[in-house]
Amino acid sequence: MRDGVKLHTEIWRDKDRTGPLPILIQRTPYGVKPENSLKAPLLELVKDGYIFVFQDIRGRYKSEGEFAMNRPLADHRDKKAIDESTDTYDTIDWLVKNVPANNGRAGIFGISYGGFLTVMALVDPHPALKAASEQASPADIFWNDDFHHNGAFRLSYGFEYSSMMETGKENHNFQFDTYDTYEWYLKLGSLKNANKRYLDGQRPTWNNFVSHPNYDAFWKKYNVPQHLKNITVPNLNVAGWFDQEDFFGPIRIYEEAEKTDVNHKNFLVSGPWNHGGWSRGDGKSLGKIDFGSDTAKYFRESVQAPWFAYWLKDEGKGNFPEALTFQTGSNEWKSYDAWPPVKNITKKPIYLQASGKLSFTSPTEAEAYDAYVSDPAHPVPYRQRPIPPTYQGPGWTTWHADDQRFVDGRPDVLTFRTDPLTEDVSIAGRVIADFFASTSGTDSDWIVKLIDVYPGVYAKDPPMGGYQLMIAADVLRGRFRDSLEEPKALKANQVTAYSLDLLTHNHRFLKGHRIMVQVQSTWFPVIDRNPQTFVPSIYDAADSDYQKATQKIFRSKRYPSRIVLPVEN
Ligand code: PG9
Repeated sequence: MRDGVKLHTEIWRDKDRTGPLPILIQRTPYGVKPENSLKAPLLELVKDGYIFVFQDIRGRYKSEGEFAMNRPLADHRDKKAIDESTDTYDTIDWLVKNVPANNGRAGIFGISYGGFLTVMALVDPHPALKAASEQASPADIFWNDDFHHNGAFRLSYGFEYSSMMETGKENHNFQFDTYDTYEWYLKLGSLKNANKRYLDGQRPTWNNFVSHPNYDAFWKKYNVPQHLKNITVPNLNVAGWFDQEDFFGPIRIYEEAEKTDVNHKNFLVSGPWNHGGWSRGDGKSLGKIDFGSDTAKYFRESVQAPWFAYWLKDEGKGNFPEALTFQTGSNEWKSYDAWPPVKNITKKPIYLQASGKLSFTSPTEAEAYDAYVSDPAHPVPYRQRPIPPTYQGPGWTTWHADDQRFVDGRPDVLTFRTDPLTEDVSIAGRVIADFFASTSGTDSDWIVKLIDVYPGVYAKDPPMGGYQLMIAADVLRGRFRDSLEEPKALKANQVTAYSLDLLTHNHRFLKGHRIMVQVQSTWFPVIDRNPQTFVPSIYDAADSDYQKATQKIFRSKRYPSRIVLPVEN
């Protein structure tokens, strides 16, 4: 690298292909494992013929230098500055000059952290970089993705991931003294106890969470798409509807880059996948949900391989759709000329009603609400207990497709459902929850889920009868309702209007199914507990700040809580 640091890089090529080949690069903080990568995830590309390059990033595994989590972009006017963009530039420069029989073109792609590294390569790119595919990159780690959702802290992920990455140069899982981490995090109590009892101030990323509770200048440096103006390298953004880590990221990156995409280099694919699910297996199902075809294989063979073949080898026609999405429910691939689509879409609100009903007509009652008590001492689990450590047990990779009946009927979860649909309802685009709520506390979380309920009797697959499949879900932390920069207390017992962006989706609710909405105030331990008492920083809250609160969700003529659906005409 330009500062003399050496990065461990492995270069692999098929001995029998002697002609010039393009270079495909994957960079990673998780330790290169070429033998594994070249088998399953890259098999389709191996068949096509590339020079494969695998590199440990700065400070990780066998590379020299210092690791910095999601290293923000340096000022490139300083020719000595280094970051992931310059490291990729220097790598490509070395490769095209030194690797025999390369065709002078390079591509880069990667998933999640590797996706982030791919986006960084698009900023001031090396002239030989001719194609990229950012896959599940985080876009903004305060706003959404791995570590926060709308400013609410992703406790279990933030704690375990920063421990894994910052205990040594290689991955190191935190050792819990109990299998059910729900219990462990509850016993942890106030977040202050994490450093006091376990981390001793030794994990830089944890310390950043604690010292920057709001969206300040520090976190803004980590916003990825702000650097993507008029991209010159073709980039295929890839997202999974059921991604448990970075669903917001790739779509946000696509949407932001699209604003200045005068060169038409920015594309999107989204399928029925969990985090990285497109890179392994056949993608025919996720958990109990069957998608009717090999969606991951289709992506690798018919989307990703032609993408790189076109840009790096001049093969194929290159008529890639602007946005290719897999519509769950109907289980069909769809192409759109914009994402979210605008043509043939009607925004239709579906309203919360009395007696747990949900309907497309607005409520008429003068005073109407449903109430529940949210108790931080008994938070709603985000998935069925026991909840093993994130990366050390089953469940993490499929929880977005879990049956939500495990919480339906809890006294602190409100459920609203339509009658069985008399015709299909297809949605494509952004889903927004516009709702009215009050709390007896001075801060509060609101979690809203949009669910597809299978018919009670489901002849096709009887055990799936009544299954509650989450199509969209997210959390809004009350203190950030107007601004992520400047948190504000809520006024106790005052009705407040909230708008929660449930992000973009493509799903068909089939005739005979019901649409369901669930509302709750805890989602533990993936989201830390809101003390429900306003404190300047939740990371400094005392155990005594965590208080029960009575929550009211309104559904009246004056306060019509609703989910706005982008319905396809
Ligand atoms: N979701 C992981 C991650 C990416 C970037 C930052 C932090 C975490 C990953 O799978 O790489």
